[in-house]
This record gives sequence, structure tokens and C-alpha cells, in this order.
Amino acid sequence: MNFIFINPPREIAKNNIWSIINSKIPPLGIALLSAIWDEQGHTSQIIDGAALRLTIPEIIDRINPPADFVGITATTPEISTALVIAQKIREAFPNTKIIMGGVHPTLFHKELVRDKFCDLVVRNEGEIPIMELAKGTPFNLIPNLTWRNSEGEIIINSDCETFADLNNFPFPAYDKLPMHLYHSALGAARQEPSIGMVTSRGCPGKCTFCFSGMFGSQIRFMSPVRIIQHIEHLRKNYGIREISFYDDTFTADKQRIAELCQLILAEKIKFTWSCFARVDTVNPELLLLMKKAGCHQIMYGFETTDENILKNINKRTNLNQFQNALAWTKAAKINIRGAFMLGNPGETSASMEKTIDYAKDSAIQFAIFNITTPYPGTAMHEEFLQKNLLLHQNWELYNLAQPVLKLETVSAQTVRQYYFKAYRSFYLRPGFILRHIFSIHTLAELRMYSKAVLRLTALLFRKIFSK
Ligand code: B12
Repeated sequence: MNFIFINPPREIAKNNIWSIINSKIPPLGIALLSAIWDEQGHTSQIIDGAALRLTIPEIIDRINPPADFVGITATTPEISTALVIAQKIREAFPNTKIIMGGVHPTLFHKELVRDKFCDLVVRNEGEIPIMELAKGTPFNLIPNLTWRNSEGEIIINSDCETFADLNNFPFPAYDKLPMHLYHSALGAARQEPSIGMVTSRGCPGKCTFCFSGMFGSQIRFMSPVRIIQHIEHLRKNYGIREISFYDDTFTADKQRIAELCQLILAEKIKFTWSCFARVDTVNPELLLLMKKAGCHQIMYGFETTDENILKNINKRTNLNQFQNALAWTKAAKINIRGAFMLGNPGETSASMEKTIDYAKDSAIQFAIFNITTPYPGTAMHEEFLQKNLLLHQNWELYNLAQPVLKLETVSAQTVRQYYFKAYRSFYLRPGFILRHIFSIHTLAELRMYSKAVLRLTALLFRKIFSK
């Protein structure tokens, strides 16, 4: 049986800062499912419409010959494109079964099947359901499946009782992907070629703005040995020299990361890397070891410097921890990328001002400012939906650059003004530009930093920031 997996294209508006800084990483979920499908003796193909920047007709043209199954992945901002793709496939190939999976279809599984956008939704993790499908197991016996039977009834199969073991997967089917097109986020890589990797599922955080329902309540990890095998596979077969670890909290298990670093050092694996962490999951010893093992940048989710807002979003961190993480990371000579949010419940002009000043004063190398976006399935979305305080549910605009919350304390327009002010005042400071010029280590870094500054300046001059 032939299976075609599709990652929909997504056009990011030019006045959205993500159009400048976004990484391009392989669609790891469907790439893994493709490898699992093939392991069962079938064939599959992946169309990465995002990396290849394909139009919808170009995607349909690539489906040749017709497949038994087409699987489309989708996050919230991609869903409308994903649905158009599904509809075009239905018209062109009426005998192909259309399956959807990923965050958004998981949340809206009933609606998608009821409205006949697709035949099946695979909720949550896809590995076990896809393996069962490949074995020919009847639909009614496959966990995590929502589907329509021949009478047109919607059947919601029970959730899978076990979670997939991250150490027993094949590698994602990188050979079916345009590997030359992938790269880390702007400013996140010291060397090229770079790529993204995810080595755990789940997060110790319980922030109200984050959806963490896909992978169960227990965080699961790939072992250091398996991570090394994966890195070696990427280095040997694709010449990868830099990895961005996209785990929600890479340092959630300090012991695992310490072991990974020891292995990298013992086996003399030459590559550089960056990761995401919470300020409460690092300590000085671990950071020094990470630096020795090639880590040059950590992204911390500071979010805000207002202690009340930190409580409102259930971040469970405090300014003291911020200061410690900043000091320890700097002492280890690891660069810091700070992630900040503007427009959280309780936000005021003064609190946004304070957050922006903190980002500038703390001598971090990069900062990302996002407008609070309560994705469906999050506690924040539920709360504001119940109170009728969502400005809209236009999923395409759930893109971290548009206000979604109606706040009593500050207007959406003011939040948006502070968003632009944050980027302008952080990046276009002479001090920032000078510090970066003196901290460049490699040609790749020089290229990236110049590109970042040039593109931001261009945006400013096009007066997009003034909107
Ligand atoms: C890496 C990452 C990115 C990367 C690239 C993503 C990519 N190429 O796939 C970058 C940085 C570009 C990115 C961008 C964004 N991201 Co992102 N990202 C992630 C992250 C950290 C890891 C994704 C991943 O690889 N997971 C591992 C794989 C194995 O899991 P998976 O993709 O979910 O796939 C599994 C299942 O979902 C299922 N499945 C998925 N698709 C399909 C399809 C079929 C047919 C089947 C059967 C099953 C199936 O099976 C897979 C295996 O179990 C997740 C958080 C997380 N930990 O998952 C957020 C996450 C997916 N991102 C999120 C968001 C909000 C975004 C942005 C919208 C932010 C923005 N800047 O605007 C953009 C939108 C990107 C887009 N294309 O639409 C949210 C999504 C929320 C939502 N409701 O949509 C998440 C969940 C983070 C969060 N907790 O809030 N992201």
C-alpha cells in the first residue's frame, strides 16, 4: 500500500516577525510515520509543501500515482490550507482515504470527520495507529482513531493505552525530504548545515498558554545513546554540523543531558548545538558541561518580568530564578535567546515597558517577543472562550503576532504597538549591533547576524513597524 504524507505550505505575512526569524525544520512527525509505514513493507512519500514552498495545485500534481492513503499534518494556523488540500485530493482521487493528524486535527477530530473533510483522524501520537494501519488491522481496532463507518456514523475509538517508546523508532525518513532546504532559526546556528531535532515528549511546565495534551501527562525521553546514534546518522549522511534541539524543555532531566554531554565529549563528536530550557531546570555545573559539549545558545522562556502575570499564566518561575539562569549561563559562556510574551492576562503598558527594558538590560544576545496567542486546547483559550473574551477565532491569525485576547487592562492596539517597539528597541540599538560584531565566531554567524540586522532594518524602513 502506498501512503503520501503532506506538510501543508504556510505563507507568513510580511509584517509578522516570524517571516524573518523562522527556522525550517523537517516535519518530524510525518517523517517518522513514513519510516514506520515503510518498515512494515509498504511504500510512502513525503511532500513537504512548507519547505518546498509549493502551491496547492503543485502538491496535487505530485500525487502521482494515486495513493491508498494521504495523510495531512496540521497545526492551528495551517488548518485552513490543510482543509483545502484535503478537498482537492477528494475531488482528484475519490478512492484515496484521507487521514489527518497533528495538534489541530486532534482537537477538532469529530468536526473534521463529521464535516467529511477527511475519512479518519489520528488523535495524539501517530506511531502505534500507523503501525496498526500498515498491518491491515480493521479501523475499529486501531486506537486513537476517529472515523466514519459505512453507515456514516462517527466512531471514536479509545485512546491508546501505551505511549510510543522514543528509543524504538526508526530514524525519520530524511531520505524522502529536501534536506538541503532545512535550517535553524535566524541567529540560532553557529554552523551550517543545521537541522532541528526533538528528543523528548512532554514538558514539566503547565503554562496556561501552551497545549501539552498530545503526548500524555508523563514526560518521555530519548536516551543519550539513541540521541548520539541519531546525530551520527545526520552527520554522516547529510553533513549536519549544527543541531537545534526543539524539545519543549531540553534540560527537563538534568542527568540525561549530563550523560549526553559526557558521551559527546567521550566520542569526540564534532557539532555545535542549541536548545530550549526553563530557568528552573539548569544549574552552573550542567551549563559548563553543556558548553564543553558544544552548546552555544539556550532559549529561555522568561515570558514576562511581572510576578503577577507569571502567576496568571502559571509559569511557576520567578525573577530570582531568571537572574540565576542569566548569570550561570553567561558564566558558562553560552549565548542566551530570551523568549518574551506581550499581552498576557494582567498586562499593562507599564508591565510591557518593564519586560522590554529587562530584555535590553540583561545583555542577552537575542530576544523573541510574541503576542500572547491562546491556541485551542490550552487553559487560556478555554477561560477566555467561556468569558466571551476572545477577539476572534480566525485560526490563520493565531500566529503569535496578532492579539487574540480582549484584556481589561490594555487594548489590543497598544499590545501590537509594544510588540513592534520591542523589536525596534531591542535590535536596532547601536550597543546591540556592536556587541554582535565583536562576538562573531564563524562565517556562518557573520552571515546570519548581518542578515538579521539588515532584514529588521529593512522592515523598519518599510514602515511596517509603524502599523
Ligand atoms: C519544532 C516545532 C516547530 C518548528 C517546525 C515544525 C515542523 N516543521 O513540524 C517551527 C519552529 C518552524 C514551528 C513553528 C510553529 N509552531 Co511549532 N512546534 C514545534 C515543536 C516544539 C515540536 C514539533 C515536533 O516536531 N514534534 C515531534 C513530532 C514527532 O510530533 P508531531 O509533529 O506532533 O507529530 C506526531 C503527532 O502529532 C501525529 N501526527 C502529526 N501529523 C500527523 C499526520 C498524520 C496523517 C498522522 C496519522 C499523525 C500525525 O503523529 C506524530 C508522531 O506521534 C512543537 C511542540 C511539540 N513538542 O511537539 C511546537 C508546536 C507544534 N508549535 C506550535 C506553534 C504554535 C507553532 C507556530 C504556529 C508558531 C508561530 N511562529 O506562529 C508555528 C507554525 C508552524 C506551522 N508550520 O504552522 C504549537 C502548536 C499549537 C497549535 N494548536 O497549533 C506547538 C504544539 C507548541 C505548543 N505547545 O504550543 N514549530
